[in-house]
Amino acid sequence: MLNIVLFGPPGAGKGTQAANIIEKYGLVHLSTGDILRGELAAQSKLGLEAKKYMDKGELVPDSVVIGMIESKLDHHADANGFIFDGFPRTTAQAEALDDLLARKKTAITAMLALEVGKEELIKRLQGRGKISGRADDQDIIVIENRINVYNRETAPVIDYYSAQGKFKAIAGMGTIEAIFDRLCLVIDGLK
Ligand code: B4P
Repeated sequence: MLNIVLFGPPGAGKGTQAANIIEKYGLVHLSTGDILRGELAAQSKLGLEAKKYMDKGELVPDSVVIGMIESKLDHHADANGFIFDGFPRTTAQAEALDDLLARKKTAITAMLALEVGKEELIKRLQGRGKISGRADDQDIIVIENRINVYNRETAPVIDYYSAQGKFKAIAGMGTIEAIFDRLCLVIDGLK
């Protein structure tokens, strides 16, 4: 199985590149951001609870997102592999993911981390905010907070995968196509 963690700060291109990767490699895409927004659109209890955190640019509690991923893994028991997009976002989530995959006799193959400068992240998120209607892309204070939360709570996940020899940095500046080519080079080397 090919199990990839697609990693990076908000606006790094995770969702954008995950869409291309699943098409080429036939992996199942699990985006915690998309799942949470789906719950919100359905006005579920979980979605309404998550909204309180997302609108401020804070992380949704670990127990909520870990439970969501567990049920999605069970739902796709026959998958060739997974691309985890926006998850894990804390070291506790990374540990829980390792446990869940070990129970299914598999493991993370690699973490591909998209590296993009702060100015470009803000430009992309504000650009998406004009068309997406996403509350968390509308306000510069919330965007700045998401980047700060990333630096404080999510960036340490790099150390977790580095210690396992699974961390691979990918330059995330440039055109979507050029970045996709860089990702494919690394993925092809994993197989
Ligand atoms: P996510 O949905 O994961 O949101 P994101 O990090 O902003 O998106 P992404 O990085 O995928 O966007 P992309 O660059 O592709 O999370 C939203 C919120 O949900 C979090 O703040 C948190 O509250 C909650 N959450 C999610 N997962 C969680 C977890 N595991 N634990 C706790 N809370 C969690 O796209 C951005 C824009 O850039 C797009 O407009 C795109 O077109 C553009 N773009 C992409 N690549 C480009 C390029 N190369 N050049 C120019 N523009 C580009």
